[in-house]
Amino acid sequence: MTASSPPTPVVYGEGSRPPRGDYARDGLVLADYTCPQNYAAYTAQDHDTYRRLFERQSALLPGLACDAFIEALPRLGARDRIPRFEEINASLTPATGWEVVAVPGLIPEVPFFTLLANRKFPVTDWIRTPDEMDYIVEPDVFHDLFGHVPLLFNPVFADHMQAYGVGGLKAHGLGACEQLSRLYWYTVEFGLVRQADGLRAYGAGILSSAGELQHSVRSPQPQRLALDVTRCMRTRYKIDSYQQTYFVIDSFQQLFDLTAPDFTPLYAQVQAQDALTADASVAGDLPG
Ligand code: HBI
Ligand code: FE
Repeated sequence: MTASSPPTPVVYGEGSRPPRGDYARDGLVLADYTCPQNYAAYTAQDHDTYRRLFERQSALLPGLACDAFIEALPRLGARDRIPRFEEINASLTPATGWEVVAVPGLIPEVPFFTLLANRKFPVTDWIRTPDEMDYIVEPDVFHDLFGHVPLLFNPVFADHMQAYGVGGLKAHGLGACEQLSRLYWYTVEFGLVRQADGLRAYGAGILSSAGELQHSVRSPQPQRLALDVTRCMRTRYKIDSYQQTYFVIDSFQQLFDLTAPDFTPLYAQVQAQDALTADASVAGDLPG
């Protein structure tokens, strides 16, 4: 073994943040994987990053984001700093019974689904660094708040998210999380909706991305298919590039109705087939 400098010890002091996704914050992460937001630990740079992301992204929305999202966005409150989660909850909980709770990053599936099933939306508490303005692999507070929370003010979408949590717990018991995750990816994260005035984005991964917003709605490159639940559950996805396939719905009510049935027989059917690549096209695909 060659000599190297010893690792720098990490001290979780006043006003400092533990590393991303660290659950071992001496008693600060609760059994349900939530944690305090620790608002005082955000730096001026953190707030400025949020402000710049918010400003850039909100300017891109007209003609690309769905109406429900654009209408609800002001209800997120502060745009010039990271909002306090309790400020958001003061308007969100009376609207749809949802609550945002802080988490230290990606959490395991069962606690994630359990929070959703209880109308608690886990929001990552940390923000990306300035060199990650254009792209970040993991969710951060900007993706989670800006991307996901506006639609939690929509009663139909709010009910769908809770149903997804309940369905996730069931999928876990059936060994079908992979199939359900694909549906989540292509709807809640990267879904498109056909409005009377054209195609729009409602997926959080699109709405919080400067590049993919334009690409998903306007580029001739990707394929856009009408949402078919089993087709979608068969389709692998890429986490490090724009999507090659988008699934299109007509309304949140249609999404809710399509995902309402018991998926048990569908999981068995999908698992018996080969998975499809992200750019596959198969017989029966309908344009969205
Ligand atoms: N944890 N914080 C967080 N955010 C997510 O979106 C998330 C997660 N854990 C699991 C998970 N998503 C996925 O497994 C589900 O979408 C299936
Ligand atoms: Fe997300």
